[in-house]
Amino acid sequence: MDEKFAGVSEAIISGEVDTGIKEVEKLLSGDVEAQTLLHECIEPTLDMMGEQFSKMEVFLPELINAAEVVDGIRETMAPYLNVGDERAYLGTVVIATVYGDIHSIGKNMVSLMLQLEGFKVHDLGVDVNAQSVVNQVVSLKADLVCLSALMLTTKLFMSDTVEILRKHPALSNIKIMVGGGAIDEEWAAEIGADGYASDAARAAKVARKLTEGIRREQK
Ligand code: B12
Repeated sequence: MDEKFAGVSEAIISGEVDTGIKEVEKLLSGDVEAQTLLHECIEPTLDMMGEQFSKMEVFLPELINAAEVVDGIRETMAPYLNVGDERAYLGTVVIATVYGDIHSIGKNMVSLMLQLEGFKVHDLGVDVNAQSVVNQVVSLKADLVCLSALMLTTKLFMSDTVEILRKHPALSNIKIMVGGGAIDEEWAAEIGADGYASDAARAAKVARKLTEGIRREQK
């Protein structure tokens, strides 16, 4: 990781929200782009913490604090995403972590990347039941639904959500993309999703592809 990202990375690891925000503001008001910060600092730091968690080198409270820092950083990044933004509107997205699952970090990163790409993103949060997803997708006239699941147990709720979306008479054109630590391409195909991506950067590319040809009318 580049030395200039050390401050942000350390703030995430040590759970210091204020320091994280200050370091991010410093970088973004300089010559660092939000996307670069995401890929070259935030993602690798969280991946490293995930690995350490598996080896019991870090524990749940540290991860919860890290997630809070990343949330603070996300809010700080938001205004920078619109500066000089001349990209076309690519479509409306509804994103959620499925019922029973409270993991938000990966979903939030995907949400951020989709916004950077040019999508209007409505984030329903975590632990969202299938019917709430469907209701929001219908009322927002979304083009794409993104579902995240991090646990083997919650994969099944993802499958339920896709099934209910597919059965809804008003949603015959809806595209569905899935992802998260518990999900792979095979599972995505099995439950009838249109797309899968293993990380946030790929998610933005897949989303663009899935929504090609839709009417780009701001909703
Ligand atoms: C951080 C974390 C937590 C935090 C979450 C904080 C938060 N606000 O999100 C806390 C501490 C709360 C937590 C709680 C729990 N956790 Co946890 N947690 C993790 C951990 C270490 C990292 C997850 C993470 O954020 N990774 C970093 C992000 C960036 O990666 P990601 O989520 O995979 O997302 C990327 C891609 O998957 C993809 N992606 C994600 N979503 C989507 C969506 C779409 C549409 C697309 C296209 C792509 C995509 O893009 C992202 C960016 O590149 C993982 C282990 C791991 N290494 O993954 C365990 C893990 C997921 N947790 C686990 C468990 C068991 C739990 C608990 C049950 C623990 C407990 N005993 O209480 C609870 C669950 C409670 C619940 N009901 O959900 C297990 C799940 C086991 C399994 N396979 O079923 C794991 C795998 C740990 C382990 N090795 O056992 N956890």
